[in-house]
Amino acid sequence: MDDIKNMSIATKAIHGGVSKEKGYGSLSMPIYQTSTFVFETAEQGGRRFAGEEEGYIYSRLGNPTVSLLEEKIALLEGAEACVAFSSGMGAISSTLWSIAGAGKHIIADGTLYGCTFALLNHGMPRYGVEVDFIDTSDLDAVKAHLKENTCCVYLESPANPTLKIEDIEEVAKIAHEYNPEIKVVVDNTFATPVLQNPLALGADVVVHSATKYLNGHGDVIAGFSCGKADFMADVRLFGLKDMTGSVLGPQEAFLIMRGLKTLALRVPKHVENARMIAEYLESEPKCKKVYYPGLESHPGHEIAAKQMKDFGGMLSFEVESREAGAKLCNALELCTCAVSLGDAETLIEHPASMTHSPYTAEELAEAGIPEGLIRLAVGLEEGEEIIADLKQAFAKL
Ligand code: LCS
Repeated sequence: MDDIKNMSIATKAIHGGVSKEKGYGSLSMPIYQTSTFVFETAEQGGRRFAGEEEGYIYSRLGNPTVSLLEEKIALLEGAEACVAFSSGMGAISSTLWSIAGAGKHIIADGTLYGCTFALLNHGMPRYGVEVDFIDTSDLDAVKAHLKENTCCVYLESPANPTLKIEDIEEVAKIAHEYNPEIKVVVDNTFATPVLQNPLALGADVVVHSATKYLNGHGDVIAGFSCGKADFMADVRLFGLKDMTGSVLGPQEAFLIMRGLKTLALRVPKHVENARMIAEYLESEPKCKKVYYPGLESHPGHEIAAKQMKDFGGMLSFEVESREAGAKLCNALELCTCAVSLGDAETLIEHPASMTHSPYTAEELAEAGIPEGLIRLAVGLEEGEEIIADLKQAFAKL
């Protein structure tokens, strides 16, 4: 299919990528559960290592099941290339280690998934990388912090857990006008390629926790990094091969391809449910504030409407205190108290004590993450039934 690049997300997710597997004509790509690949001769092995002949060598460097998945994700993100990883953190750390090194400077938004914040706040500085956490929705602040050794601007939009929105196009424009070599890296986990394509908005690299919507079934930990072919070759041969080794297994790749077949059907249902729940929460007297970019009350609403096709399946809301939040979570019957997101099950959690526990109390306040914030990863149950569960739990507060 030569014109797959011009087809819909649904068709790309199902048919994208060229499978060289013709063996028995299986509909699904087989799971190549092998660590290594046989060379016909020693000379052939040498040629493959030297890059003079195509072919698989060893599954940390490539595997046919994983390769097909990488081709699909590259298509979905409109990227030249994609590399798969054994976790979202594997993707993020391998990508950042391929960009930065001692003496380099990174600008990052202050509202990030807790472990990404930990990597940038504690991990990378230990090896001589300087990181400034700012509010990247303040474009003047982005301009003011760029400097000669800035190599990367890193952000999430919508961000975990407050659904903060960054203007990807404007941030990329400002960074690239200052220095075209700067890599603007966007974590697109919350939006998915169904709702947002950061590369089309000017970003250089897109990273994902595929643990979430891309797999969609709560049974795999995985990640991706997508961008220009030459940079992704660096990410594979330096970030992944040498620095982190966080390679995706073929079994997980198979499961993600299975999940991807319904991505374009699942995401709109998550969104429909989230919109209904956000509207209900706005009318709930014991709910102090709702954080959902689809609501006009959300400060990022207009930018989200400009850069996203719809507003996503994640929302957060504030209750009186941490204790009230715990009581609410414990009173729920249908919604499940667990971290993670993008699954069929609606999951509820308390960011300050769970996903964002790497932040100190001061850092939480700085990032605008209140103690009473509760995050809801809206699932695929019937929206009215999720609302009924929330109502009965609020009634117990
Ligand atoms: N990026 C974002 C936006 C995330 O939410 C997560 C994980 C990661 C990267 C890391 O991906 P992982 O290594 O877990 O595949 N977020 C989680 C969360 O909010 N609850 O549990 C994990």
